[in-house]
Amino acid sequence: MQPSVFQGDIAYFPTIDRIPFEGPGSDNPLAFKAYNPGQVVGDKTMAEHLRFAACYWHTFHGTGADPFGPGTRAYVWNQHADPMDAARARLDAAFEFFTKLGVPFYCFHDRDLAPAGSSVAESEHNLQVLTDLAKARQQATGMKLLWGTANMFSDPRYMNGAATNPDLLVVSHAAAQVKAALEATVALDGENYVFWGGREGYACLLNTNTQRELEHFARFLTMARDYGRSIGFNGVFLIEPKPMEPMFHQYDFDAQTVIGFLRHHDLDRDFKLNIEANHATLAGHTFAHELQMCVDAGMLGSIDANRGNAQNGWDTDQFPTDMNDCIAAMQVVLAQGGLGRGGLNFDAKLRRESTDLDDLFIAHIGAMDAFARALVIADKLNNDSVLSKHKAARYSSFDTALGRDFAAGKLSLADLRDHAAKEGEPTAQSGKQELIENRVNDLVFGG
Ligand code: XLS
Ligand code: CA
Ligand code: CA
Repeated sequence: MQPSVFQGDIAYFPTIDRIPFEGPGSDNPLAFKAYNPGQVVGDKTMAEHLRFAACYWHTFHGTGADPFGPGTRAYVWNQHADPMDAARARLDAAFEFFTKLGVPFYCFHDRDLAPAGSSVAESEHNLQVLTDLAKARQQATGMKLLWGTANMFSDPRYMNGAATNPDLLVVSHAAAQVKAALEATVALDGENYVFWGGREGYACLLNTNTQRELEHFARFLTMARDYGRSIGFNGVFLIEPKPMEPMFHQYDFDAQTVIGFLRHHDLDRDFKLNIEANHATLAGHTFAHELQMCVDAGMLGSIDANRGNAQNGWDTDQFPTDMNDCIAAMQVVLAQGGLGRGGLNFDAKLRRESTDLDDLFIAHIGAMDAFARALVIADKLNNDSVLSKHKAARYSSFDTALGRDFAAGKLSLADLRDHAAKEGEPTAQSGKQELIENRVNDLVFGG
């Protein structure tokens, strides 16, 4: 079901109505060309497949500031002397934006929703007040929370990390934030709870006990898991890998690192992964590779849909419009049967130079259209017998009796040696990469 358009007391986007679907012929920048929520692709509607979410931080706090200068945008909802007044105004603007855009989910950090107070108790109180208001807005609009998280990287106290901080008091402040953010997530029926590593990592091995920090990290996640379950959180805990930035070395480097860590610490039944496209490229991987590693481990939880810039090495968090990336991602998602309780969250920000209010809408519309197109194309590619035939054929020697015995652990190294000695040199099997890539282009762009 699409949420109804919520109108607060003030309209923050007065010139924009509910974004309509106008189809491929439209040249209206404030209309969808491809995302038609009720359109069925395969076994589900587009809305069911894609489960789009808008993020609170970049969208409603993003000023365009960069290390060389202050912001280029000053959103009116943030212009209040009292940070709690700003938080209430931001909530109004957020729900107006979500419902006019037609995005069914949203995500937040505790500090996006409510400002920190001057004590643990005041911070908890602020979050509680905003959680109650958000709950009422969710009920009025049908909006849902894809995930909540805690910002444990902005406050200077976290300069040496949060759960992996060398000071127990800092770890305890992190615990206070996660406890309150979990309570907010449960109150808002969140489908997932995310841990992004933030500053969990280190800059210098000479002053860091990595073994101790990693053990503390696992202990902290276990405590969070146990607390979450004790207060009725039945959603999925997610870890979002990122290899660097802000820290030089980050512990949650990439999908395979995180999967190994979770399995080692017996957390893999409660935790899955939230894969961000830009973090994949920072790790030297493709977006699709990271997704595939999660799928293979049965641990793909959710996606932060954005893109980096191929020419530089930092986290640009651009809106996803590169179709090849989106298609490859959706092929992996469809092949595993969908995102389950996850979704596609646009962890993406406007360029510093994009200063109009409607740029927020235009950016999200383009990204939603990109994934809607990618969904349709990925479904076509995954159902193409030419493409699937090659992958299956490459592994056919493992479908023989001997191959099955190998996979079942019934053969020894000496048995394989005898097989090699008896059969002699293998016949070269072409990987057919060019044929397959050409076929993809024919299917995507062919007349
Ligand atoms: C930062 C991360 C962050 C997480 C949520 O690079 O992408 O925004 O998604 O803490
Ligand atoms: Ca992210
Ligand atoms: Ca990012």
